[in-house]
Amino acid sequence: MTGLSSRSVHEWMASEASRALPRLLEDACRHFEDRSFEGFALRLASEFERIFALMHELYGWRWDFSLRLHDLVVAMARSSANLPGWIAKRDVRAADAAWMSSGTSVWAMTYTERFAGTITAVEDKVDYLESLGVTHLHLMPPYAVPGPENDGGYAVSSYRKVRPELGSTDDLTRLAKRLHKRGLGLVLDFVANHTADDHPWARSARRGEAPYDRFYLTFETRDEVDRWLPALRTIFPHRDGDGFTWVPDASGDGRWVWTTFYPYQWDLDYRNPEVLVAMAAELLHVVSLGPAVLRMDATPFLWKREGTNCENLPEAHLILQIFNAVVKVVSPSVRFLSEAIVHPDDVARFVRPDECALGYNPLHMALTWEAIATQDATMLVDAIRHRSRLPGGCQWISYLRSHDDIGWGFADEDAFRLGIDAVGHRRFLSDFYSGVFPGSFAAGELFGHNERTGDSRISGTLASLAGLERALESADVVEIDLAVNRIVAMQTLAFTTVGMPMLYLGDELGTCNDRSYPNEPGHEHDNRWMHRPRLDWARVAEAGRQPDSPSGRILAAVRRLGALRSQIPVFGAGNPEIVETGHRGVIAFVRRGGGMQLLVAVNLTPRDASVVLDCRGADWRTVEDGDVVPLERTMVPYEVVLAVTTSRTDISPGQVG
Ligand code: OTU
Repeated sequence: MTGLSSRSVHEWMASEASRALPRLLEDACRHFEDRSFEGFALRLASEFERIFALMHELYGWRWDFSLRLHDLVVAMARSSANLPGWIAKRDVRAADAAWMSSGTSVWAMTYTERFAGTITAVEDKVDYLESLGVTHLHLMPPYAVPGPENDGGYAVSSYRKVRPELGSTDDLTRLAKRLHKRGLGLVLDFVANHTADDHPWARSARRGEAPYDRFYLTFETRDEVDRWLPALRTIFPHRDGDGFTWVPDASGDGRWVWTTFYPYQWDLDYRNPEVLVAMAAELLHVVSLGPAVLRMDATPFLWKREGTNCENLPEAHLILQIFNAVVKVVSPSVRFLSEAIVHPDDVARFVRPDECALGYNPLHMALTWEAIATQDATMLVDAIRHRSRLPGGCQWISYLRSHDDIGWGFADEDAFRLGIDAVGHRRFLSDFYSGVFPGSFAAGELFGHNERTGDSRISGTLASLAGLERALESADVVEIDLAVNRIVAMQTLAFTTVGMPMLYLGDELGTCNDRSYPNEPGHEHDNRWMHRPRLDWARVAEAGRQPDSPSGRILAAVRRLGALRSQIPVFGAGNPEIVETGHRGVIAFVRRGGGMQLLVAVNLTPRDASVVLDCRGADWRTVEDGDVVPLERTMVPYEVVLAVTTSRTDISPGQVG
């Protein structure tokens, strides 16, 4: 017993941190050749106590705690001293990342090879991106991977190398810089949970070499694995095995390696502080490539504790907070995006200014699909009302789908409150979007079907899931028209409801499923490749020439939505205020900002809907041509109403959109 209260322990720690700092700075100073040390020293001084406290919380019990803290400071110093000049300049000018709150951001995501071929060729496509209003481009992991199976780049063999067929590290930094010059931010992944099984660390671990033999979560016996297993969720039920992989060694013996995803993706053991520091150094290397945002992959899985489901544990948050503080010291304008596709309570916990300022919003995503299938906006409206709020300075990424499957991640308790049976409803949604539910227009496939739990997720492009594929096949003009309008209605919600919209490139053209994926080596066992088609540039040209074709109409609508973001100042902060419509199938809300209000009303049904929009008291005019908007009206199938009212004289309805 020390007799110290927890408060005085905290004070003691703070004073130890401030005593240690000058010594560490003296040491760090050696890595710098010029004056940039000053900025580093100031930033480290402001973050150090926090880094110290976080590291202590995670690793204070370890004998090597202070050694690792020292290593971490050295990693930050090295990285800061070698940071390319343009990034340092960007950080000085835009440390506060003003784009976060401007409301004008539009994101796009794509695979370099499927979009442009190579990293260098991406530059030639910037005009196209600009025509969509895109401000942030997420290129799927371009790092070295084992071939041909590598989980679409999420099995990283080295962050220090780029896949040769895409180009070089120099190409990537050049692209980041050129994009920055044109006002676009690059988004790159950091896959903290695992490395590929051919990463140099994994190779050394296989040979039993220190210190890498302690880098991964491994077990000598199956009995040990079986103690953890019952509490765990199977993330990829379609793979062989159960999340643990037997890896034989040279002696004929071997170990079980924790592999949450595919057997070639080895989970790192963050209980070892050396792993955290080594990964922080890799993270800082990625920062030095020049991204504006780092997408933190699979955040829920970073920490494991026996007896729990090993998702969303408090320590996972501490790891992200340490990474965040470390990056803040080196490159303060960089923001993190959390990829947590879990219970909505847990999703939201990752989104905070000192952790991930941005978070994917898988709830609104799933419920937009839910509303379209049920022709009922009740669940979506409920989620907008109760689950949109984020801490100040944070934002959601709104999207209709990504490169991954669509999961039905609403909370059972929310469904229950609305009188909906969550389990049955999820089954209905999977049936609906895999096209087996009678009357369904969707052409998706089940992904990750779990025989034991009956759970399934869905693969498919926006267009195929929204009915365009089937409509085109049957050449039914009425169905084609409905599908196009359905897609536009859904994109309108993604672009206007909360946060920043994100497009999966290709969806703006109504691209359907790529059914040829099983012919590509390494893709045959993962039907997510069905919705990762190559961008069809001929179709882009055609869409321009034929504005009345399905592609032409969808592209034009997405461009209008992109333009809307930069023309109307309502998307910055604040959440939508729901407007009663008197019709379950019609969602309406108002967004306010910059002296303006935007009214969005969308008919989510394939039928006429009579509504009374309860937002009287303002002079609503359509965005398109400034016509007066009748609030009592019949909306045609999937009709979208975008209306503005303004107290400002410099913007008038009809000039926007
Ligand atoms: C992520 O997704 C990536 O987006 C996937 O493409 C990868 O395969 C995976 O990580 C492994 O790196 O389960 O179905 O809560 O759901 O991290 C996709 C987050 C996934 C997980 C998510 C994961």
